[in-house]
Amino acid sequence: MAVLLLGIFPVGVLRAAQSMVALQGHVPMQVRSATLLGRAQADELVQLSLAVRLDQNLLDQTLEGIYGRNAPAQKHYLSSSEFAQKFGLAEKRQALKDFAQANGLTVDPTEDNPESMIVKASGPAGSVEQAFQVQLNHYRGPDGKVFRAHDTEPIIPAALAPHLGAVLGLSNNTGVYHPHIQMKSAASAALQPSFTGATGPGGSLAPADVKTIYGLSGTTLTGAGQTVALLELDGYNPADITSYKTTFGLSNTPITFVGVDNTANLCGLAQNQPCNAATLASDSGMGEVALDIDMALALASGATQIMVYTNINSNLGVFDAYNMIATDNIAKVASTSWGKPELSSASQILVINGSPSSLSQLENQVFQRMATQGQTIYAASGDSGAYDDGTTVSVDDPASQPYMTGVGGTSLSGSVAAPAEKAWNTCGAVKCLQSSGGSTGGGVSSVWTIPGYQAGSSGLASQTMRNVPDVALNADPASGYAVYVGGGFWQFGGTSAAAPLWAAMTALMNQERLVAGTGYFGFANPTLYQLAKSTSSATLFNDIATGNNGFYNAGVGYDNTTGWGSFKGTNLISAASGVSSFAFSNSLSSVFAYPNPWDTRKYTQRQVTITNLPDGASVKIFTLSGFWVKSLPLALSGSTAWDLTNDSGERVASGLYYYLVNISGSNTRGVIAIIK
Ligand SMILES: [Ca+2]
Repeated sequence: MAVLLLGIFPVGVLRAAQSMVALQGHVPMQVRSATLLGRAQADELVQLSLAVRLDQNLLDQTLEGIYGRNAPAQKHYLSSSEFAQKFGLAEKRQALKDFAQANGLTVDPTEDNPESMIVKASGPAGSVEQAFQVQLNHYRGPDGKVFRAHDTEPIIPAALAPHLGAVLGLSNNTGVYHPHIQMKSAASAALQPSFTGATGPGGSLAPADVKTIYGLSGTTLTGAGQTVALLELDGYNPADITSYKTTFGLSNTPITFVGVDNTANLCGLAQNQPCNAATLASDSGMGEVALDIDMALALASGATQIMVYTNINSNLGVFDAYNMIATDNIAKVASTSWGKPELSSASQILVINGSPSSLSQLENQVFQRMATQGQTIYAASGDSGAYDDGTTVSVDDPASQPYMTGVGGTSLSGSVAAPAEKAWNTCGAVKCLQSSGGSTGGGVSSVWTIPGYQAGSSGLASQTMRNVPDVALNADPASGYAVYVGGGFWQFGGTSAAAPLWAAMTALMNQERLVAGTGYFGFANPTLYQLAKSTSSATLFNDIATGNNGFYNAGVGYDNTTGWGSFKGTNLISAASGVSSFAFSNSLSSVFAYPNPWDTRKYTQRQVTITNLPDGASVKIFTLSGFWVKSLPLALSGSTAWDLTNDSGERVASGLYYYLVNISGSNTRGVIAIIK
């Protein structure tokens, strides 16, 4: 067939006839500050992850059907295979495989999972360059590390664009993500914390102390029947974990190492060292992994298993791991304490011309998939306060993702029995570099517009962009947690501790919800925000009202340092377990006005209600010819009303008007008829 075509058209004409598009946002920013060493050898082996692009409209509709205002009370989550079928993964994966093979790349049959959003392919640099119309070079970064990258965006056939969202692995720079961990000291040094009554080594927090502080000491829930997933970019020593369990008398919950992309359980910056004390001295990532596992065990010590999804520290590594957590769909609760500034210099660009780049959209889609499958995921919001990138007011990815629950940090004082809590900040007014102290990450996303569950809440620093974090928990190393790593106990803090503790608490909640018949908790934010805004909020959350993160201040209610605050364990679990569904909506697809037409002969109340609105939506009334008549109050509880007057309070004349609804950059309109 191809020969026949070539017989008809000269090759050049055929190529030109095929419409091509660029995949935006793939060039690593690091290329700008790196030294070009030369072109990659044509036979250099390149490992790629070709990531499926999901139909965003179908995703929105599906999420609306599960979490939306008109969704059934009992959520119907999709299984992984239902998701694969609904989103046509077979067809999309085949399109990616065909493209790879047509360009001389080899599809890896050992990772050919039909429910995965990734096709693994590899081949020589020369073929990869031709497939994506890039030149692969070697660079030396400012940190001395040599890596492969490209300095122009990959170009693909337009016909492939609906199926291929991104190609990961063209660039192989590592160390992209940072652990949000604060190592205080070896606990054996008996460093006295500013906080008393803790029973762990050296005055650190033991699991029982965490339960006492956060209202879980009365519960018999242990996470039985639940699986917690942790995303990790470093290794751990199983003997360290056993020592933690033994010291605190925790049941022997299995820790399952999952080597994504055949990654081994090794430690160190290059992930090729044994996980021992010598490696820990230069590798805080090893501390991160032990911290995450220990914190999950601290509250969910009776879980079925803790799955430690581990990969190399690169964009490809992280995305493959998220994808595997979603594809496996075994863990209904997940946590990541690895992040990077939204505008990271070591990473690809997350926002281009005001829109999320292909890479950030890809992350968003995998988190949206988790939401459709009833998986809850938490991310640490960072330990650098308001200055996540160290220089500008910025926030951390993935905590700033709209389908992620971002977890900030607090600082405890007083005692275990009578704790006081404020926003964590040991950097004071200066920009917080992790070496000089730490502070809760929080602020406003420069990538994502405000999600429906957040719009209209008071206390937000922005009513147009995503606010971070959503919730918080103790993260101050001075009131830190006992963690066993490298053959001894340490006292750790960081938002890294806060995220897995929220995940473990959610495993308890899921255990309770399954008994209550309300199903898995799923995407947490819609419910957490509804509960936090309810009249019983004070019994469910410890509102943090003092402290700051170097730019934003804590305050009553939501704030951009600690979100809605820390949990009051058993109260929040029972409140969230009794509810079948809390609605949120980003969609404007069901908006309508009633009564319409409004007729003076039929209705005594001069009012037209516009309903099925996302909370926080703005509605304006115009004449048909486009003259502004009035702005209506922001939508609350799904509706807003027009009293049939103009902005000066005068009654409007008979005729046709239109309403314009706007939220998060989306809008819709409709016509209202007034008959007098
Ligand atoms: Ca607050």
